[in-house]
Amino acid sequence: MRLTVVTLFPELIDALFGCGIAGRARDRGLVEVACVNPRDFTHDPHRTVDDRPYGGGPGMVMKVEPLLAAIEVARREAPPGTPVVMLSPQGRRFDQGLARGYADLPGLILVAGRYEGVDERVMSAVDQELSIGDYVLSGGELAAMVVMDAVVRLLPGAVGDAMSCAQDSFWEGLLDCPHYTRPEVHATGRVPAVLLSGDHAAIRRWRLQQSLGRTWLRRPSLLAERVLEPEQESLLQAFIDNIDIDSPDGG
Ligand code: 9D3
Repeated sequence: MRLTVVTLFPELIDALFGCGIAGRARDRGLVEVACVNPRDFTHDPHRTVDDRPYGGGPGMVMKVEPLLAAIEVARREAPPGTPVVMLSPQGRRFDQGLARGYADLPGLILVAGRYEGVDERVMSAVDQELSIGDYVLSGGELAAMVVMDAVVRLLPGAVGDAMSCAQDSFWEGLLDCPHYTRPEVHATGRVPAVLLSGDHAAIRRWRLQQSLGRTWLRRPSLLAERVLEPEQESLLQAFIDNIDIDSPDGG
């Protein structure tokens, strides 16, 4: 897959692919990353990429010409069928379903804005707008990095066996269960006995129950969109029935 980021700060993008799963995916050739800098498409001595807003007001607006020229080059160098996605607070909220869709594409062009916004005419070259949530960032780069991280780890071969196994099982769409490693006993508590039992069926049931219970407590809307199997239904009911007995978290 070819990822192209249109950005004034390509160093930020380099950081993502310099380490971790994204870095390894690039090393393995699963993903190809390129940046196109709108500043390279200016023609004045100051290499101006922003200007004052028509109509007045605070802040600066990204100029249309350098940004459109950069997007055009990005398009030219991208595989056919590559969409141009603008990161913007006005966009559709990014989620795992969108990440899966992008992971199936031959390429993705992500446009990151800076300043108070971009000249609206840039939108003529944009296919979709994406937000990563309702908080204010200083620019689109971190949002683009979030999207790329979520997409790259879905590419076949990007993560280890154990993780990909967890990805496609029925746990998907639920919050994670609690995890423990050594020591067995610590001042803050001990490892739940079931995890030491060696009874793999019981461990699986406990983990599924914890995932269902935590999702019910913390993110009930995730369960509302979901039909539970009979086993899941009864595990969750038992969790709910035991909430006051266990910790506030049900754990
Ligand atoms: C405080 C400035 N805002 C108020 C009038 C407008 C504004 C302009 C530019 C708010 C944020 C930004 C920069 N943000 C992004 O480019 C961005 C973003 C975000 O801020 N939050 C969540 N997702 C995204 S995607 C791109």
